[in-house]
Amino acid sequence: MDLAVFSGSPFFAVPQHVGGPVVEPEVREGFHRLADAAFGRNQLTNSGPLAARLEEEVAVRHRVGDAVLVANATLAQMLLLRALGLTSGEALLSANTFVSTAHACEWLGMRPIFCDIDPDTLNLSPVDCERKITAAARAIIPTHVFGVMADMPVLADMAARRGVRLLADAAHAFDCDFGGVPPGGFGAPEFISFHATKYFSSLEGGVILTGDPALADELRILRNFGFSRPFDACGCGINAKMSEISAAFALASLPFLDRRRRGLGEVHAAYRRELADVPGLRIHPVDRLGRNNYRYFALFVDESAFGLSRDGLLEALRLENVLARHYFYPGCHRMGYYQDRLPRPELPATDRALAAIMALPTSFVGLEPVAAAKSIAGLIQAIHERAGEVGLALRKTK
Ligand code: T4K
Repeated sequence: MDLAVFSGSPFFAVPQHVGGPVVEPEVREGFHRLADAAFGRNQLTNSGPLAARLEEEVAVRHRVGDAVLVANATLAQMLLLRALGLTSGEALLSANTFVSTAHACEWLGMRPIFCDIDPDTLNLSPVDCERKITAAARAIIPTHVFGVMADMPVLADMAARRGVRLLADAAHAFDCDFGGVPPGGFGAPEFISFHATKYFSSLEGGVILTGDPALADELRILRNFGFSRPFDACGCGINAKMSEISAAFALASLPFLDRRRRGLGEVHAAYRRELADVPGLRIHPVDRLGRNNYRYFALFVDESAFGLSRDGLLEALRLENVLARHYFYPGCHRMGYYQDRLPRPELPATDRALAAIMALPTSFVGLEPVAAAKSIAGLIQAIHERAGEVGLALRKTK
């Protein structure tokens, strides 16, 4: 296989992204129908019938009492913190998350305390979390990285013992579960992102799942400026409503989700098969502890066995128009805002994982997905076989 680093011509004609939206033709058609109906009703936002239907469908799908739709998952977390009175003290979370998990705490006046991860799951380590809980702790906020849910029973027990709240960033975890229990089923509220790059999308959007009806009522008031009845704001709310057009897009994809998940599962299987014998690669298992939606495929690169560093492999793939990502790199604790404000925590497992990790595309523009995954695996194999020359060529192009 010829490589772009030598020939100058990329394998793929157009860039293949991690997180490129998945929009099947049927979803586009369904969306147009639902959006037209919304235009026909002339109700475009403010808790319209499509948003109401989506709330019901998402709650049923996750076997939880209430699904509260919001404009995005960052606002979901902010509303939750506000509704739970978490506006001071410390929040324990992993640095291996999207920066919004930490930022939402900061916005509400909580100080994020970054804990290390479990190297197998990449999720908040209960051991390090317990170690870092002080009298100032008010909340534990694990992130279910790549849809692998954190050990919620252990964290729920810890939160109860230490008198703090548990809520979870389930941004990646639509249609996932931990030992058969989906997000929202562990007695703690959890929020999911419906961003365009996610497995299940409303373009921009998110949802809070909770089994607590009083909390759900409070969240519905807070997302609508604090209005509990017309002309009377009983709470200091914000605008976090989902539009009917966003709800239409999400509703249109619901009937095709099982097929979508099967397709993503086939991409995973193809990557796993084709990369199994490439030295120096370890694949992140996503479905050992529960169900996964297979939106993310991640692996770890061991430079000495693979022959090229993780960043070298990322660059060689970029030249082929494969825009793999070092997901959550460099970690929240190493991002400028937190470096300047907080003493740098020692997070050895996080640093090791983020120095080696890479996520590969699982959706593709204009290509048959399994064939595309096989081609990417073939490129990685070819890069490994000529790793020395590839490294030299990359240094020359710098
Ligand atoms: N917690 C976790 C664990 C999260 O991962 C996120 C969001 C949140 C909380 C907060 O959820 P939201 O408030 O967003 O609902 C993206 C997304 O903006 C963000 O939603 C996501 N996580 C984060 C991990 O990634 P970027 O800026 O790093 O990626 P972006 O938008 O450039 O998309 C990645 C690639 O996908 C692009 O390079 C090109 C491709 N793409 C993207 C979009 C949006 C397309 O081809 N078409 C598109 O429409 O933030």
